Amino acid sequence: NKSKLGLPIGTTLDRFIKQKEDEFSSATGELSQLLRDIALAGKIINKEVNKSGLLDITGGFGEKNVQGEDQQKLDVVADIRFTRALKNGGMTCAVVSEEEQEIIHLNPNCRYVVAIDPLDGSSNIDVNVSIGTIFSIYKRISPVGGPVQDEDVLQKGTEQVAAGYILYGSSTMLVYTTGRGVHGFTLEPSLGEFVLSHNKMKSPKDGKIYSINEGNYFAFDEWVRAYVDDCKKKGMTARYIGSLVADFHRNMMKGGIYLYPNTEKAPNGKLRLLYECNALAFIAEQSGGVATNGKERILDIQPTTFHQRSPLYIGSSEMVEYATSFIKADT
Ligand code: AHM
Ligand code: MG
Repeated sequence: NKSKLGLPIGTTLDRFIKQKEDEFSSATGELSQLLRDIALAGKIINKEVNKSGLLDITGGFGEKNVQGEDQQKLDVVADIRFTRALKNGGMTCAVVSEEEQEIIHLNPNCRYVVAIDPLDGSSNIDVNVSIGTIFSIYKRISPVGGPVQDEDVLQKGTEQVAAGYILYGSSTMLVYTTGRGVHGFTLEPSLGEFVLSHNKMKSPKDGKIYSINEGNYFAFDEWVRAYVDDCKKKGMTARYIGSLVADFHRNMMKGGIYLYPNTEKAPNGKLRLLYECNALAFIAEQSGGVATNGKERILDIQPTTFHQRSPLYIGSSEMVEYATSFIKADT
């Protein structure tokens, strides 16, 4: 029962990373270690997420995060755990997190910058619905040893050296890419190990699922409404969890499109480029899919601020191309 990579299904993430060290294009093993640090923090968060219904640790924390949204306590816990893991791991010079306004400076002698949404899908935390962690890894541009500069963090998605997500769902999965395909690992809870369960993940070119918050229908641009109408006329399947990682993952597995358009009130949509859109765009492309803001490829967008937002149309290639063909018809 060998995977296409020649590694047996069931290989642990640690072993897989070790055997694929060439993928990490670094003889020093720093990137491999960084990925292991993220996986470890993911296991810790997984434990917290699993017991959150028991231990009264969820619910409003009484503070607002930088976007002014309610910050759930578990978001804060996840933010602390990940930052600590990255600090202790000793491979990261800076972190930009959804939960923190400013860059978190770690070890200036390190080469890697991490953009992270420690716990995405905050409205689903309290109600036992799937949530996720999203991460992007970049190499800093400024010299190692000096202070991290804004330009180290504000890099285009094309510059990601690795990206991935952890899905806390009916089972917990870690999915990542270093630009050589997408690998998926499922957490074996009794062993506490991520084991290779999905290798060389490929998104179907086409599918039947469309995922969009239709409650915003009347705030969408004309072309989005026309596309949604078209989906309905064709009897497609509507699926929307409201957790980006879960919606994206399902669509990648089954074939589908996820849309978070701009609206009147949110001219750039809701999702953040640096730690939500870019990582999933990298994974989408590596699995054969497409990710765009409607005008340009997500990965080509030059970020100008840490928490900037972008509309997102992502998923099966033919579906995203078809949906965005409505833009031309609209103008
Ligand atoms: P969050 O970062 O506050 O959790 O918000 C991001 C989430 C995504 O996971 C999800 O796709 C989207 O917000 C849902 O938004 P909406 O409730 O507007 O449909
Ligand atoms: Mg988020």
